[in-house]
Amino acid sequence: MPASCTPEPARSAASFPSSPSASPCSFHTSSSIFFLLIQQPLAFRSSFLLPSLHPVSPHLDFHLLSTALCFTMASCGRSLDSPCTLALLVGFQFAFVLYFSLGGFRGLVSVLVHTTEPEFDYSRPHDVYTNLSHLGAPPPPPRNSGTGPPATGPPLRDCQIPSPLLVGPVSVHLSSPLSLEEIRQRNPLVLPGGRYRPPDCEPRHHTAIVVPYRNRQTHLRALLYHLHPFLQRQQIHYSIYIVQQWGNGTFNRAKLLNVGVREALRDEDWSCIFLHDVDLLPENDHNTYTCHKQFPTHLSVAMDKFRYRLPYPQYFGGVSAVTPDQYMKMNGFPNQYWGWGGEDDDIAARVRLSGMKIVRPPVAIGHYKMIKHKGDRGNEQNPRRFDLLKRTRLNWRSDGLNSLTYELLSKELEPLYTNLTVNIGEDPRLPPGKVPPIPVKATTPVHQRSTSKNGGIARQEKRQEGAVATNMTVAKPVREKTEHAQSKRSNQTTQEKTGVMK
Ligand code: BGN
Repeated sequence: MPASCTPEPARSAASFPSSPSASPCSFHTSSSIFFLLIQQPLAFRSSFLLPSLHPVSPHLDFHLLSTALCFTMASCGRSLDSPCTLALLVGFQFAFVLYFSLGGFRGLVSVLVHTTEPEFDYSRPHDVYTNLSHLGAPPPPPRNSGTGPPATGPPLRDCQIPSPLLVGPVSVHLSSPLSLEEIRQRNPLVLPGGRYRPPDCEPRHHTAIVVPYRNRQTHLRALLYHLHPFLQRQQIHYSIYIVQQWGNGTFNRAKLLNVGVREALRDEDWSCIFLHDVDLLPENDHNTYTCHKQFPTHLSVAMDKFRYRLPYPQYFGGVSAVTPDQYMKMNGFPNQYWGWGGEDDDIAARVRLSGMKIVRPPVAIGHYKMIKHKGDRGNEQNPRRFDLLKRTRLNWRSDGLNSLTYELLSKELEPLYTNLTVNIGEDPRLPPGKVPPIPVKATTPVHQRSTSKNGGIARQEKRQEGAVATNMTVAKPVREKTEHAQSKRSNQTTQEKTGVMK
């Protein structure tokens, strides 16, 4: 509750109405209690939305306005006990609560002004593998007659926009996903490393999907089963990078994302990088995995967990996307968030602090299902997140891409994904004695160019368990690139999403 709104207890009796039925004191107390009650949802909401106390946030405007109103009335000498003033305050507070429950300014506008949102029938979804049989083989190159240089095929036509293979809502199976080998068989055109390029047209988009990961095999299989056909129908050139945190230290999602972006860009000149939670499955293939030219995109705007709407207007968690330029502009992501929460709010703040804004697909398109799970061991709520968030404005230029340090322990081209195992260190603020021993000797084999048929992650997870049990130490970092970056990107047309974005 703003301090200025506390009714002053030490008022002289002369300043109150001298009604015998309502003594100044009792009237004052009852109105204070009422005022306090009204303030509670506000206070709760404000603390939940701490990141929104960011200077450029619209909530701050409201918060300030509310405080300012109290101040003005107090300084103008108007008693908070006047029925008229009280009514004004109550009205104002209700407007405030209404504002939030409608999802901020955007929600308010969409209620008042009828917006033309696309409509989809989610009650009759298609199978996520629909239309994949239409993905043809590349046209055969012309016969090479006689001598001369080997014939190259005719240039492919550009892929159509939107892809004719899209079906809209797709069904999501959350339980008992297939084995990695079965998923591979269902996706015969996916190449080692989880790469894909449309065989019969020139893709307009080149997207790396980066997934921070540790010990979530079942989720990973569900994601791969779902995402591969989903992306192939969108006719984009893509690759899936699983960035696996080595060891048992506290999980650090944002730092793993930094590593993933950097390693993905070593491989290829990706035009778009997706930051993707392992437990989120997209429900509509019109939600294209491509980037907006100018601004970072937040894709998971309607998650089942949040009753298919944004939990708060600045939410940037789940699935989001940046171009390499946007990523550089915001100095990447913070490295200091160890444990659950806050890092996505920090990233959202970075977007604004670096002069950009967040764009989103319509709610009707940005549907996601979250695979339910209990809290992760090693990813408990980060108690420092509130303090860290307060300092984003001060820290974003010095903590991020330019301060990133890590050891790449292995890089494996698995049939359905590229597996990056990485030592990102430990939370330096762990209480003394809790820091695990620092690795000193290289004992874990480093895998490169591996194209194993069984699940590399499963093998890795076993290896990690062993490593912990025997206090095994980490391997030397992998320094070489697995493949050379492709320079062929001159005819790339990064389609601006303005038609789709709100
Ligand atoms: C927020 C978390 C986000 C998380 C969303 C959705 C914080 C920072 C302090 C307010 N933010 O509350 O990280 O993605 O919930 O679960 O905890």
